[in-house]
Amino acid sequence: MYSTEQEFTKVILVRVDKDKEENDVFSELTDLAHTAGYLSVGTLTQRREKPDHTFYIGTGKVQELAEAIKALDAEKVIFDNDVSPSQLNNLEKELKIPVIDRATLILEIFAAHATSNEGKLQVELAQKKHALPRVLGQGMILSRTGGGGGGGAGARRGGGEQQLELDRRTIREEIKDLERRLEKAAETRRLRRNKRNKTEIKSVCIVGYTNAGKSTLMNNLTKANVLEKDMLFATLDPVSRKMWLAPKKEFIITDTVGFISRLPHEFIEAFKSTLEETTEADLILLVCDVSDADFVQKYDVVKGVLKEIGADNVPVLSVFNKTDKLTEKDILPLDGVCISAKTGKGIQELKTEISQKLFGEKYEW
Ligand SMILES: Nc1nc2c(ncn2[C@@H]2O[C@H](COP(=O)(O)OP(=O)(O)OP(=O)(O)O)[C@@H](O)[C@H]2O)c(=O)[nH]1
Ligand SMILES: [Mg+2]
Repeated sequence: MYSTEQEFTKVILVRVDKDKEENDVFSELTDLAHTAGYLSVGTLTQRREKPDHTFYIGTGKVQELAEAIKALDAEKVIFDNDVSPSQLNNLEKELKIPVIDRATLILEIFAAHATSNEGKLQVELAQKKHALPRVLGQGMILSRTGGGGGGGAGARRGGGEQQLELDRRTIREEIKDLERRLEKAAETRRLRRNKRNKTEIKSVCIVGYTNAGKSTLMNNLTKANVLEKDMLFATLDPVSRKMWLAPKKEFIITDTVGFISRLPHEFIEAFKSTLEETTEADLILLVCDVSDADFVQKYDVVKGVLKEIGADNVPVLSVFNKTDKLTEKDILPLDGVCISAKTGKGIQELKTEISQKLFGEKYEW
């Protein structure tokens, strides 16, 4: 699944649950960690009604974690929960290695995968917004959101109140500047869209949970050559192609950034302009991986994000992908089109459905 040539940083994954969880609770965090260049060498769970005020996990668990770090030679700890800046700080002091949470991990992946100018600006904005409430005056939290595998407990600056306010003000100014630059990019996007509206070219957006097979489908439909990879957030920059079915029957199809559960709000804010495209689409292809045991839950997450960005009134065509990984009898009757973007099964039916939904007629393509 992953390249073995890459140098992985060894990590321990930690998760606190209120109730006992049945499923493999670390599967998504393990994938996220791998994508960011980490190798999980151990996991630790705790059942707690309420997180510990100082360490999030109980002091006994902190000791257990410290021993595991030593025994497994771990270089970093990643929490699946949203741990507060001061708790992370306390943990780092105690464990003497960097401790990050899920949001920061996702930020690292985004930072590593952004390629376009706008994508990079969006990631930088998400990082700054994430960092702002976390500035503790020690330069430590900021270094944590710096992206890339290693990271670390950066040099500590003097922690005076004045310095702290200065740091915060600098970040706030940087946020404003980034927002201004992104607004410019969004304006260009809007102009392009308006031009498209005037010429009545319809637009189709491919959305779905990360790793559902959106780019594979995009490539199958358009030969766009988008990177398909068995990792999370392979696509960050939207890719569009123009499709022609018949005279005056054209549309633009766009492959977008994947969604994920518990996506921190500052990310949605930062990616607003690329997500705006989805809110104005004529049709959304909601791709899901039916071979995934959690696919129903993931489908709901995507629906939830669509609602949050204001795209819930755009017509949706559900596309159930990766049917090649299941046997015929395992595929329950679903309201949508069942396909395999990999083998091409069901693609013709999907094309017919898209044409029908966009133009009310079935064009061959
Ligand atoms: N077996 C099988 N694998 C598939 C199918 N479609 C996609 N995949 C695989 O699933 C993985 C993810 O595919 P992508 O197309 O990159 O997924 P994505 O939704 O674009 O993912 P992100 O851009 O990371 O959000 C790749 O390894 C694909 O080869 C399918 O129909 N069947
Ligand atoms: Mg993709």
